[in-house]
Amino acid sequence: MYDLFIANKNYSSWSLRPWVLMKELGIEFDEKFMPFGVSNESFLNFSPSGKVPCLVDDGLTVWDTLAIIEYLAEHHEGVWASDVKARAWSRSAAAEMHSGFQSLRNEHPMSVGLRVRPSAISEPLKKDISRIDELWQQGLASFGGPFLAGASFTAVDAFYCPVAFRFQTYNPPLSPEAEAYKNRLLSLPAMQEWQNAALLETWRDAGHEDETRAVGEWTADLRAK
Ligand SMILES: N[C@@H](CCC(=O)N[C@@H](CS)C(=O)NCC(=O)O)C(=O)O
Repeated sequence: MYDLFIANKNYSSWSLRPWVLMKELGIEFDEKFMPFGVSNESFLNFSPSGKVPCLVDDGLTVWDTLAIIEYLAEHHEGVWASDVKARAWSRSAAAEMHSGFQSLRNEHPMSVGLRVRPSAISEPLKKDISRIDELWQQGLASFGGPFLAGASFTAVDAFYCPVAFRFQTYNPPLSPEAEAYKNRLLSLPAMQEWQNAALLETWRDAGHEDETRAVGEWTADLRAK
């Protein structure tokens, strides 16, 4: 059985990626939940990078989202699309997410339970949002949907699941295709499970809270008090 170390479901966008993939693919794991600033155990006690997510398989530690997903792909069917073109496109789009979209990360931090009206949207952020919209439209049109690489939910969709939560929180205008895909991701059983757990969390991490306060007016905070 795998152990998957993750942090707060409200904030931890990186934790969501392998978690939602494993849930949607039916890959069993024990969730090791390490909330920011609450657990006395340093992330360094289980993760060589001091970051989550981190996967442990029978004493073997695999850290960093991309490495975890490739490790799972070596052991399970369906992590990436079976079609070679869809798989190459998926790995490119996942790599672009893994190493890019810095403005989206910085200016629209994930906070699942919040709804925020941004006071401004910078040009680099507009560019990130428009590139994601373009990528989503391209995947859906090229491989037939309803997921980015075709009929099944695969790793490339998991890479963009945190974006769906960010778009739910900050509600930027999207193309009709991207809006529908966002809603498709948000209604997946695993995404609903993650969101419900995030809303029940009562931990508040000052750094993350300050980041979202800086974005604009909070129009709703759906989290448990
Ligand atoms: N490139 C890493 C990024 C992981 C990451 O930044 N995780 C955050 C949580 S979402 C973390 O562990 N932060 C704790 C820290 O930096 O001390 C990955 O893909 O796994």
